[in-house]
Amino acid sequence: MKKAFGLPIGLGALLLAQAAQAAEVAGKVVDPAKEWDHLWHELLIDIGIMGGIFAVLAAYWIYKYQAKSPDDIGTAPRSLSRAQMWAWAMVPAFIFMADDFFLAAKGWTVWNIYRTVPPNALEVKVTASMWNWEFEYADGTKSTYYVDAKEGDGLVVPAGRPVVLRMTSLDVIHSFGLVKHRLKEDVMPGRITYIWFLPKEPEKTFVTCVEYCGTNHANMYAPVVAVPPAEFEQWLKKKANKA
Ligand SMILES: [Cu+2]
Repeated sequence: MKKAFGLPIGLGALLLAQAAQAAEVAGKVVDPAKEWDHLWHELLIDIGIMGGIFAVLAAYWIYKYQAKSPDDIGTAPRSLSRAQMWAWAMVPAFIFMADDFFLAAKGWTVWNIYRTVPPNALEVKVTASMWNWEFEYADGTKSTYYVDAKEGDGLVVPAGRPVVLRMTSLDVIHSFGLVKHRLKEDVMPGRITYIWFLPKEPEKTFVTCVEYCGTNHANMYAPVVAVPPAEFEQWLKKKANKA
């Protein structure tokens, strides 16, 4: 009796556990910054290995085939069969192409992650102008940072939730650069561009303009502050009441 029930219960528990795990994976937002770092490291490793192999081979051949005496004229070139010729051309080409396609596919995946905004993302409007960043929340509350006076909160966001920025410019082309989150997206007049990021934990970092936009370009920055969600709600309420 026990045995007969044991199997279905065990299977049921396993299925439930798997369903829960799948939901967790499905519900978990990938961090684009982490994916980008992963791709970058892979690229460095690949280039490093290939570069290393070629450097060692080149050094070896330079040493092996160097002139032994000033009047050394070397031997006649050895001719290859047609099959050998094709093999020497195609095998290395295929190895490199396979790696290129592999990296391109990964790059495409990371690009899609950057372009696909998670459904629960916090929407913030960003307006760039010479030389200021202004952030507007869904309820109309605005926040900015005055560089000269070193006043204002800048972009405040809740930690642990994805943030999508809908951006435009009032004058020239600026670019939203957030190194911590591996972001760079142009901000243009007459157009709305978007980018999203995931502030995983409370932190303070900075957005800087990364497209030269005039005399004060270097001073076009603002703090980006991720705070615990409850603190964010409080901040937004306080800010809304003040306005
Ligand atoms: Cu700018």
